[in-house]
This record gives sequence, C-alpha cells and structure tokens, in this order.
Amino acid sequence: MQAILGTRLAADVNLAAQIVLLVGLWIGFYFARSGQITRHAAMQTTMVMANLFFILFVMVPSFYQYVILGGTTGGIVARLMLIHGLLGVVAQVAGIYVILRMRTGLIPPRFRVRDFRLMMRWTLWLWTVIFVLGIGMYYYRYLLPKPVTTFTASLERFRQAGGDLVSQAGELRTAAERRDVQAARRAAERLVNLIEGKTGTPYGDLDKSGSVEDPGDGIGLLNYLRAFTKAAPEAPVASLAETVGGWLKTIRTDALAVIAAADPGAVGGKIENVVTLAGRVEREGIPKLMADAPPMIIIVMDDFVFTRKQVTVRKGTAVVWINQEGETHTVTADDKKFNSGDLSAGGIFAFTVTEAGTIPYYCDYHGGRKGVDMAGALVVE
Ligand code: HEM
Ligand SMILES: [Cu+2]
Repeated sequence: MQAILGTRLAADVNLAAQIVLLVGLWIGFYFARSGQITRHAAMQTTMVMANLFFILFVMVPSFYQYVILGGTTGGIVARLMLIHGLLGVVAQVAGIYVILRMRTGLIPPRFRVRDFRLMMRWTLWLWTVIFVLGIGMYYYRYLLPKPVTTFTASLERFRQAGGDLVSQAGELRTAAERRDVQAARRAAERLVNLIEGKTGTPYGDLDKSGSVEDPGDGIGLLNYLRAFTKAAPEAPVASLAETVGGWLKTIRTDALAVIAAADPGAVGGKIENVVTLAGRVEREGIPKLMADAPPMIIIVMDDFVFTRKQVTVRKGTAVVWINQEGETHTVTADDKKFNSGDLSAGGIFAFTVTEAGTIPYYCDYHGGRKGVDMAGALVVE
C-alpha cells in the first residue's frame, strides 16, 4: 500500500538495480574463471560504471539528506548508512581503479597493484558485503513494521501528573520529618524529573541512587505547558500556563535544594513551599488549563517515528507535536500546508486543523511523502 512515489521510488529502483548489478558482477566473475576474458571485462566495466550513476543520483543524495542535513548519526539506519557509505566509496573507487588499470595507461606505474586479480576478487567480496548492508538499510527503513506504541502523551496523563506531584511532595515532607535523607532525595528527584521530562535539564539520576525515577510519562510538565501555549497562544490559556510554569519552576528549584542539602530538616521551609505549590498545581492549575484549552492532542516524536502514525481528530483540534529525542526532526505536510522547520530535543510544533480530509505529513530528514519511513497522517472529521 505504501506509495511508489517520493523517496521510496528511488529506493525501490535502486534496490532492483543493485540486485541486477550484483548478479552481473558474479556472472562476470564466472566469465573470468572460464577464460572468457573479453566478456568478463565488458561485463564488469558496465556494472561498475552503471553503479556510479546510482551512487551519484540516488545514494549520495539520500545519504546527504538523512545523515548530513539531518545531522543524524544515531539509530540503526544512520549507522548502517555510515558504514555502507564508507565501504561503498572504497568499493566503487577500487572498481574504477581496476577498469583504468586494465583498459588504459592512466595509472602511473608506481600506483599499479601487482596482484590485481586478488584485488578484483576482494572488490567483488567487498561489493557483496556492501550490498547486504544496503539490504539491511532497506529492511529497517521500509519493511520492518515500526512499533506504533501505546505510549501517548495524553491530556489524561497530564491530569494524573498533578496527583503524582502532590503525592511526591507528601513523601518528601514525610521523609524530611523522619530525617530520612535518601527518601527525601528520592522524592525530590521524582519531582524534578516529573517537571522537566527526559529532554529537560536537569533530568536523570539526580540523587545518584543508580536509577532514574520518574513517575510521569517522560514528557515533563513544563513541556505539557508549552504544548498548551502553542495550541492556544492567547490569554487566558497562555497566561495561566505561564503562572503554573512559575509554580513548577519553584518546586523544581526547591527540590534541587533538597537534593543538595546534607540534612532535609534544614530546608523545611522549602519543603512546605513545595507541598503548597504542588497542591495548587493539582487543584487550580491543571483543571483550569484543561477546561480553558481548545480541543488538542499531542503526538510524540521518538526513536525515529511519530508514535501515533494515524490519528483521527475533529475539525478545530490543535495538533501538537513534541520531539522527545536528541535527533532533529521536522513535521512537514505532504502538500506543505504546514512545516515546522527543525525541531531539536524538546522542540514543539502546533497546527490547528480547520478542514475535513486527510493530511499526510512526514519528517523531512527521516521520512518522505506518502507515508514513507518517518511519516504520519491526520484524518480530520
Ligand atoms: C559498491 C557500492 C555500493 C553498493 C553495491 C550499494 C548497494 C546498495 C543497496 C543494495 C541499497 C538498498 C536499496 C535502497 O535502499 O536504495 C543501498 C542503499 C543505500 N546506499 Fe548504497 N551501495 C553502494 C555504494 C554507496 C555509497 C558510496 C554510498 C554513499 C554515500 C551509499 C549510500 C546508500 C544509502 C544512503 C542508501 C539508502 C537509500 C535509501 O533507502 O534512501 N551507497 N545501497
Ligand atoms: Cu526525523
């Protein structure tokens, strides 16, 4: 069902061509073994020169888009591309070298490999390995079904996070009363992580306990607030989000003070402050935001996928995308109705749908139009 146009067409044509070229080279090898040298030379020359075309017009552009423009070096596809591309250049240069060596006098004597038969054999094997790596890339990009996770940043999770905030603040206070430094620091870490989310700083194993504790979904309450602000940039939502953000930042600062303190009993005032503000976020902040905000949904970008590939939304819904990983992505409509530009870790983009219909979109670096690789679709009703 996937499109036969867009980036996928180039990949499919390249794949077919590469199979032909590899088979041709092995047939050419057989010609050499059976003494048909003229045929051998003609075959290998044709295959190597034809490959130059595919390298220059399909593979280098694809590499340029994904690895260079996207700045992507992480993830299996990018790693395969790097190894494949490096070896590919070596194999292609070796192939051209052999052709020049055999057919012309252009290679100066001191650059002439003595055992060029061995070299040809090595080149053919290297080529085969590169081919297999190429198949691997094709498999990971276009064939392997990407998990459409059940993980969704949802407003329901946002609402629950208010309760998490209150219960961690409670634990913090109890721990401090018992002078339990470890428990206090653990609760403080959970508060900070809940507020920052995994793309925030600080985030992580703040109390050095050996594990990262985050009772939330990793999005971070501050990012949820930014999503609200993007979805409804006017008052009252934006100003309310700012107020709640101020409370959360104070909680974060005070929680960090608890982690740094030798005795949680010494920062009792800050802990009381955390308890008060957490209650305010839960009771006043979150419910009011949810009541005032326009209908909205959040789509997370993580692990080179839009975690909800296809979503059905009502007209008037604000769709908010959040990039939750260190790779740069874009949210680009196939028809360019919207284009986020580069979104790095924590980057947010919003678009309010106003007309019924299907809007396919993709990441400009890791996907393509018509649902290729990193891509998704909005179905507006
Ligand atoms: C002997 C040389 C080479 C052979 C036999 C070869 C073979 C292949 C094969 C079989 C594929 C899978 C089909 C596809 O996804 O398009 C592929 C893809 C690819 N190759 Fe090569 N390749 C060679 C050289 C290179 C070089 C020099 C580069 C360098 C920059 C390169 C970069 C890529 C990229 C980026 C893809 C993924 C294309 C995409 O799916 O968008 N290859 N190659
Ligand atoms: Cu991307």
